[in-house]
Amino acid sequence: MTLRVLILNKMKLKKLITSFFLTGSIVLTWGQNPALKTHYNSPATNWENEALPIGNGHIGAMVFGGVDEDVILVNEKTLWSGGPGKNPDYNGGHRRTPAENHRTLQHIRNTLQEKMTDFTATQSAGIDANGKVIAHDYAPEDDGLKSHILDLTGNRDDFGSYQQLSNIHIGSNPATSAGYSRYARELDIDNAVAKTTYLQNGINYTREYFVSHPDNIIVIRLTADKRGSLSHTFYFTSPQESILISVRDNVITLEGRPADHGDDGLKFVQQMIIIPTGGAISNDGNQIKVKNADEILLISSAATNYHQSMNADFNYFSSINPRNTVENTIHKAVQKTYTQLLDTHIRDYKSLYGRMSISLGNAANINNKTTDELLKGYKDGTNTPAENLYLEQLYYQFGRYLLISSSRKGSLPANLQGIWAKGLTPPWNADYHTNINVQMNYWLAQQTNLSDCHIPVIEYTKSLVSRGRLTAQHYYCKQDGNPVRGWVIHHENNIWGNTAPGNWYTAFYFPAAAAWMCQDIWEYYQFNQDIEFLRDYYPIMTDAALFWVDNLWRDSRDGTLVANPSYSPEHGPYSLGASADQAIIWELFDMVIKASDTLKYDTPELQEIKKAKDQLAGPRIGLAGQLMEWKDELLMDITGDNGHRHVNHLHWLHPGSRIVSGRSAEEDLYAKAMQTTLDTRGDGGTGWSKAWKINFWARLHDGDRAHKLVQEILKESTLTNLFDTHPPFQIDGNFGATSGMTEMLVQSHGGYIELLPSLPDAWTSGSFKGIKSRGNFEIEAEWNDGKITSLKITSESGNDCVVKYNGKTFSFPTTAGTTYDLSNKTKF
Ligand code: FUC
Repeated sequence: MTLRVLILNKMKLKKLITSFFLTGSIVLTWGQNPALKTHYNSPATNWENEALPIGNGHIGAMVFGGVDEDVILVNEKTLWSGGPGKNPDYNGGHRRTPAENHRTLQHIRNTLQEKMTDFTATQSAGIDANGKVIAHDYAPEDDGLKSHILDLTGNRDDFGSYQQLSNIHIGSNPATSAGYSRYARELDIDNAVAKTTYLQNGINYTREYFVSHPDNIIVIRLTADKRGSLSHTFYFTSPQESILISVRDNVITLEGRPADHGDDGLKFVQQMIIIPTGGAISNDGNQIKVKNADEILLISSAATNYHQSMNADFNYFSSINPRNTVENTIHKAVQKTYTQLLDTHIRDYKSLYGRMSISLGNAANINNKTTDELLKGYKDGTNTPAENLYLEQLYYQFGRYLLISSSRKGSLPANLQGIWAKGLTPPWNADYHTNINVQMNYWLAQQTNLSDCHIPVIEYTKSLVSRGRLTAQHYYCKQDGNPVRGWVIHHENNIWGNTAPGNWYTAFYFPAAAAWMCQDIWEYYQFNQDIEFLRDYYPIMTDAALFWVDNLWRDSRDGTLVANPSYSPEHGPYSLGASADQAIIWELFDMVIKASDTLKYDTPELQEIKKAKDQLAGPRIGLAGQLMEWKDELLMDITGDNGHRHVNHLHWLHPGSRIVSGRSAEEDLYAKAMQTTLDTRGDGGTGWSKAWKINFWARLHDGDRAHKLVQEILKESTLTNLFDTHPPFQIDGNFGATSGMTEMLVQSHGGYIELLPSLPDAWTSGSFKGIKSRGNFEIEAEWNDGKITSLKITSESGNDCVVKYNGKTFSFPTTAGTTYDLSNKTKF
């Protein structure tokens, strides 16, 4: 059958898109999409649950929207304590000498080999006469072994923490106790602008807040519908202890350093200029007062002297004075009008946000329910189906909003809380956990067409390589005691190049983290087909792989290669070849082999990687039908261990691509075993755990179960401001959920684009535009009654396109820059 192909000239398309922006109409004009906003009818009292996040990747702010006293909590992404600013000899957390560590490692490895051999010989799972599976648990960690394991920990004394910078206060002056009505507080995620409005003494007041990326400023505008009615006091407070706040003319300056940093460490500066229209302005100590103004514009910026070290000089401080940076930024910004600043901001935001849209059925918030009401109605079943769909659609795009606001080219990546944190010791230091969390933060980046926002995590990975090489030498050796090649990191990382293991017994041993981080490199390439990018980053992937070629252990039980020691993430126990490690290593080897193929590289190292890959243990299906978490079948594996939150051993399914549901009969057997595992573990867990399960079920092609997990996360793990909660607030669940919901609509990890692979009953009709697939295709589709009614695929790189829909596959060659109308091909 010949293809009916609609070819749109790319230039024309570009013009069309540009004209959308120029005329100010929203890209969403394409669908019947309702405006996406979170909104509330009272001020926030709690930063974590209620305040509204705005940000530009560098600066983050949480808006409370109080009437008599408004507070805007401010973060600057590079404000961290610890590291070389605290201890000039900071070494990334290394402890003991390499010789001591190698000795300890070899002792643990040999002991585990003995114990596992004994376990397999005496306690292997079996089936009894009644057909029941009998299994036991490993118990290798007696006190002796445990103390040796603890000898492999790192030094966390100087790890430091991400910290809050300040609060901007907007007080009423004089303080008024007058009541107010018609209060509304909203976050418009189609435009990335927050707003507070209320009526007081017959006057309507409005405050608008945004953080502009192009101008790197927080902008707050106060207006009223009666002239001369704005009288306010403006000032900063900060939880930081080593600070100086000063006021000169109409500018407030906050300068300081983390309390544990010396003169040569981190310095931070924030300034805010107060520009009233009409009225009078005066200083009062560290405060600025404005009386009877018509309008007040606040422009604030912040910076530090942090420098991301990308090499072995480990120099984390630039010579640029952050005060100059901030002054220049504000000086430039004040040349522009509010409208210009706002237009520039919205245009920039939409250049990312507008690349993808989604429309779920008749999603609508017709009665304009507040977001807390919508969440409550979702939970107790009193929402209409249209309201539920609206909430899901809002929540979906909120994930993209958060990524754009917390991860921009040139910034550090989104941390455990994106960019938003209160106080000096946020949970887990709001750091970069690399045993699921920061990886999950980026699962949505490529699929939802936010490739630029993906870059920070890839750069961050690159920044860890130099120290990671030292860590590999310091803590690891080959089975024969010789040095390993490559680089390694563990489960928690800071901005100062911490690559050593941590010290929390149930988490610190995770040398597979570097291998996992390399997936972002390969994903970036697959989605963008940027060969230069792949060439640049190939050595990082290869060296992570060579670390594992050297660090793998030949299991004397069956001759396979295994990680040793191996600790199923945060679940344990210590053993040989837990599935999570085996899967992550397999995926890395596979990526390097494919990347070498693409780049036409053939080196002796590549041959080593190929050989090691073939000898890796796993995956395995247990007698009880589950995908085994450990190399031996354990009782915990069968019982689900009270629904433990980590299901890392399904890594082969997601984010890996070793097992693709529906690709082959063999893979389907594993997929079935993974279903059994997920059923055994249940649908509970922390926010991120539920988010991951959305992705798993989507990849298992069970749309209703994936949707059930969407419901679980919205009902049980979502705060009123739509932040995901572990608890406490942890942003990975937001990002993971948006990724999972995208996986329900499009998948492309199996070598083809699979359309609507996991459509739930609740999403009978809908459409999307701009979802990306591997191979660099952009997809636009509409479906009705669960069936595709219209499909367009734009080829960005001219690759052959293979499409799978409803169990059937078709393929066709493409030309870069061409859009193919495939609607007729999906009517079967
Ligand atoms: C991992 C998880 C925890 C938490 C922490 C930040 O260690 O196991 O649940 O999310 O990261």
